[in-house]
Amino acid sequence: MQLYFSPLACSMATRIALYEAGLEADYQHVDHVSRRAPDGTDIRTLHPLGYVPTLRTDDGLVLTENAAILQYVATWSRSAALAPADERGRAALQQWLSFIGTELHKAVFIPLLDRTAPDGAKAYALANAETRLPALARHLAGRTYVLDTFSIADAYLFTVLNWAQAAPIRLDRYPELVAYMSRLRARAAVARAVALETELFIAERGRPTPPPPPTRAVIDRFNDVFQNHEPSALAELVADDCTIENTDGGHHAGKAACIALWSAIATDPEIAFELEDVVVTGERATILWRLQRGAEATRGVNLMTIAGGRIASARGYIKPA
Ligand SMILES: N[C@@H](CCC(=O)N[C@@H](CS)C(=O)NCC(=O)O)C(=O)O
Repeated sequence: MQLYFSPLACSMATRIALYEAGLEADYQHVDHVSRRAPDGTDIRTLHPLGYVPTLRTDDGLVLTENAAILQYVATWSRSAALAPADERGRAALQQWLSFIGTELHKAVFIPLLDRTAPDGAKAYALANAETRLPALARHLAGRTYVLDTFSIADAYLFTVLNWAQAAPIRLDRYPELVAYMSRLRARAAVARAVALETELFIAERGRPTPPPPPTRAVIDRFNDVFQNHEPSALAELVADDCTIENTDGGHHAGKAACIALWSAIATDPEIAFELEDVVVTGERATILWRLQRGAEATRGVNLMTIAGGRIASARGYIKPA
């Protein structure tokens, strides 16, 4: 059988499953531009959307969709069972394959990784992550795998979560997910698939560079600096040519000057910030804040512009009491 794949794409789940299953396959690397494989196949003639994974079996069946292909591989596994045989277990497997495919793969990661997805789609995906990832982390707490033993759901979940490296998703906020990924990486089949596909990915596209984070993520991290009194993230958030202009006539130019001003405010233990509203439109954001210093309260607005995932300028206005 032939597996049409792209390095580090969702088709890596099928490679992991095939390795785990002890099944041989002819791996056909689909070129990301021409959409052709070395055997001459244009993937668009096999898959209606020209996607990977696509599997062609020895008796000519062409299968698409991760969930279907993975279950096909599990059915023919020569080694350990990769899918439960009993009805309840099978239903749980379907549940998790659907969750991974719809709630994580398509609703979170694809909009974040697709360079043509508009900012709004990225913000929507990030908001989805805020509910999907905690739900997944709760499920994995105290468990080794998605089901009771390793299954094709793990091959798929590992592959999708592995994209967090290239997306503005911080898995480190979920210790259960970090532990799960290290457990999976320690499996021989997973380590072998990742090593091979990383090499192929770099040969095809160069070292992966994460896309700039969306405006919303930058602004959320910026606000966290003040709310948590923790300025270390500013180094990553502020552009080299950042400028700050304040109502009091203060003008600060350059990364060091901006970080110095914001760090001083963030680390002042007397100051407590509250957010009244945050509005993000494209690469601009409006932050409405309230600042309490002892008995004195001030309200204000910050108008922020973001470029390439970093804060390029900020204007601060104090609201009259
Ligand atoms: N619903 C499909 C989605 C497959 C899919 O999204 N494949 C991506 C890689 S992860 C792809 O081939 N993208 C190629 C493209 O967008 O041109 C499945 O579960 O198999």
